[in-house]
Amino acid sequence: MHLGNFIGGAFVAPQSGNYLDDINPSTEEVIAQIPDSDERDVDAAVRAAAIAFPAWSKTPAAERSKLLLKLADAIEKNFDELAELESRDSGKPLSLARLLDIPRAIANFRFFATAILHDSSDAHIMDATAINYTLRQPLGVVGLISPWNLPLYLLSWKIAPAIASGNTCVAKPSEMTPLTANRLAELSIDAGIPPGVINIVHGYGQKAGRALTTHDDVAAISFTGGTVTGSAVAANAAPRFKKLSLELGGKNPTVVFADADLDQAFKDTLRASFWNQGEICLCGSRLFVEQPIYDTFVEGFVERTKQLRLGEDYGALISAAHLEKVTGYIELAKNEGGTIATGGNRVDRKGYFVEPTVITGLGCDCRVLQEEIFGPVVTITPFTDEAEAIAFANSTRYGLSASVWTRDLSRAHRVAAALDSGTVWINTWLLRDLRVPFGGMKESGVGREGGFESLRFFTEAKNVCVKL
Ligand code: TXE
Repeated sequence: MHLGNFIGGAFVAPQSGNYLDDINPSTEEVIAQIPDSDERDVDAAVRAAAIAFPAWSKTPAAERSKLLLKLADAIEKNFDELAELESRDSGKPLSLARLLDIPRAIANFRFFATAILHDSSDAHIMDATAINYTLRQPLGVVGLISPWNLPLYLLSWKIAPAIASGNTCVAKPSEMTPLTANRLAELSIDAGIPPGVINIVHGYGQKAGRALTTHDDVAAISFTGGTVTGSAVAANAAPRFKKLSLELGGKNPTVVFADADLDQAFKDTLRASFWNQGEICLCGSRLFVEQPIYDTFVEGFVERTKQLRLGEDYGALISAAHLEKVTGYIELAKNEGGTIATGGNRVDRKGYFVEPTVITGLGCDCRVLQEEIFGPVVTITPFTDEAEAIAFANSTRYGLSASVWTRDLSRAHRVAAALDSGTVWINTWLLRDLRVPFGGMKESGVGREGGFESLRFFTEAKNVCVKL
């Protein structure tokens, strides 16, 4: 498979003529060649988006809505193929792509297609003197940069609100997972999205991604990825005064109190630990368990972890480099004095598979509890009371999400309020309502997306004051 960039409604070769290998992490085979784009390709895409902007931004919301709904239908019609592509490209189990990734991509387009029909803006009346009203206008050309862990899920989470609110976009999917973005481009033609509204440029972050964040005609950047990369994106975009939304990493706590419903807690905390082989920014990689049930919990959790099936419950890590990183942290855990309660090894077969790994015996100051590993590796640490649970949970520079397990309603609310976290789940994990604000505190990000927050991000508020 030889991919092109999608610019102005057509697939074109990169100007350099250079291509990169796209590898299937489960087989280590090259499955596609993708453009190694540079600033010339990004510039062509931005120009195509700028040409499309005047007509698209003036297209009535009802019409834009219809086109987005058609795109959602087109994704649904090609569900099997997209799930297959996503699994092959990212290493995730096919069952997970079918359960999570593709349904969510469809939902993203449907959600924002209909959200724009129900949006309204503010009016501020100054007695009998004047009326102020707020116009929310699209920004122009926006840049969207997405990662490899939930490729179509996160790309559509950005494209849908961006174009629903009248912007045109240049999207840069991860160089490691380009296939579903490429298929989305084809489907956008079938759905009748006008040329230039969605443009997709493939290639390295340092080159193509960087060119997008530094382009003078890009009004905003919405980025999801690692915290270190997010910092580079911010450093490039800020001097150019681009609007910026950053969804970054996490080192999320799962706090289990002794009164929790343990059957349910086991089910959900296992999912929170190992879904998508731990490669979800919302995964709960630090488990804290109240002392009286600590031994029972560890025993039950380890037993269940051992039963996870390769290819069904977990897949391959994204790349050889990431495999090195994850196994490096397992070694570090041993050096820091941790005990590997189960797992700890690369699976002896082709593909970048690592056994689901549970580590005990480490304190909150260890690097393994401080740094984002982004793999199937969790720690379990005991705590003695509510105050200590909160202190442990808050002891990292991240603040994306948390999951708290207790049947004590008052405690649930108290702990939720005390956690440094953009999202707190009580007695559940990854239960997502697309209307709610989503984002991170501390080094997990800047800004919120989701629901009307996304529509606000992708529009500029303009106050109009009319004297009476
Ligand atoms: O992703 P990057 P990487 C975390 C996780 C992982 C680490 C590094 O800990 O191990 O980040 O992952 C583009 N200017 N997460 O390096 O670099 C890049 O091409 C502009 C958490 O694989 O964050 C890709 O499209 N763009 C995370 C996107 O940024 C740049 C999901 C994300 O890549 C760029 C993924 C630059 N200078 C990794 N450099 C989450 N929170 O969901 C790279 N990119």
